[in-house]
Amino acid sequence: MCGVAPIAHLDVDAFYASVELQRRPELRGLPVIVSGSGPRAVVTTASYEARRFGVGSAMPTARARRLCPDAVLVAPDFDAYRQASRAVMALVRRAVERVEVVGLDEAYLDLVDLVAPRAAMRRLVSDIHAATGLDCSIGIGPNRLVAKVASDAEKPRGFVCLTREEACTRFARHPPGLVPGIGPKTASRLEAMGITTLGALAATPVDTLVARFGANHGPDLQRRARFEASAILTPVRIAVSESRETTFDVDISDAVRLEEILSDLAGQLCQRLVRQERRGRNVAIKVRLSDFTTVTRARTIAEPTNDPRVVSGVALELLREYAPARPVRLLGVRVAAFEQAQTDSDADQLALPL
Ligand code: TTP
Ligand code: MG
Repeated sequence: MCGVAPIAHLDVDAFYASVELQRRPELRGLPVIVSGSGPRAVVTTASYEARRFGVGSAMPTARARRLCPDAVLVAPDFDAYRQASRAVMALVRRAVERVEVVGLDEAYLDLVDLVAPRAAMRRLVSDIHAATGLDCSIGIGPNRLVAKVASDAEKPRGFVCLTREEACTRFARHPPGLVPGIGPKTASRLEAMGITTLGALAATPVDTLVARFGANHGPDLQRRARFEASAILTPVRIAVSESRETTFDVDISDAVRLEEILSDLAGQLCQRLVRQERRGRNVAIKVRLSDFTTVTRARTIAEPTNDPRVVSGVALELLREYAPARPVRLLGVRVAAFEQAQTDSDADQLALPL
């Protein structure tokens, strides 16, 4: 049961491997390992079929091959994973207003405003599956920690909803390392004190933990073991414009040289916009003269663009029209008025941490 449910944690199952299976359906049902090659390669992820052989993320690929000689090795294709991530997160943002993306395949969702949060999350899972073929697991709880651990508890295709008290009971016999924020070093220090479960850690007098781990870390460990955590999300706002500018070591008067530099800046800016798949309709230049006069000149064009030829074309026109009357100290170009990215929310848009 889920008493209070302000937060969900969503995590795609076997993310990289599942993306690969979408375009290579003949591999479905087989143990698949996504890994680079070379003697020092490690597994990025393994399909659930491969995990049955004990193969896991970060394991040396040579070892994974020994554990599972029949595994199909696939080289990673990060562009494909970024694209899949964008598709998933776009659906997430359509379902809830506030989202904190914490990785390519995971995000926290604020459920506070939803009337039927569980139904909404079921729908989201099924929409993601329908649109991308990817499965994901959802954890729902009163705070981030409960949600995160719950989403991991029944992977793949997990859907676990817990109150804080239920989380404490359910995971009481699990090792402390189950909880994010308790790493292997802390876990072995706890073990040396005879504390080998979350239940035991939750019940340890806080003074004992303070004596061993200090005034901050000690109580923090106990709060984690008791599944006490924040319910606050910190969405990252996507910039409403993107720009590139440069200040010269020596002021420049030569118009041809200025135009070259401006084209170059427009090229760099567009590279970024293409990567983000963002297109804007407003192109602006910024010019600072030797006397520190600073002007911007902007123009809105008919079609949103991230094409370097279009952006630099407009930027050069603007520069020619302005025709700086003095040597130039700084030159910049900006694109704004993005299509699509801003449409589904005027509140908090999220930047993918890529
Ligand atoms: P995870 O969500 O940790 O793992 P996963 O999606 O493969 O499997 P599941 O969630 O079902 O347990 O990580 C997401 C992706 O990040 C993963 O597909 C590959 C990449 N990754 C690495 O490259 N190295 C790693 O050590 C880990 C843990 C993940
Ligand atoms: Mg995952």
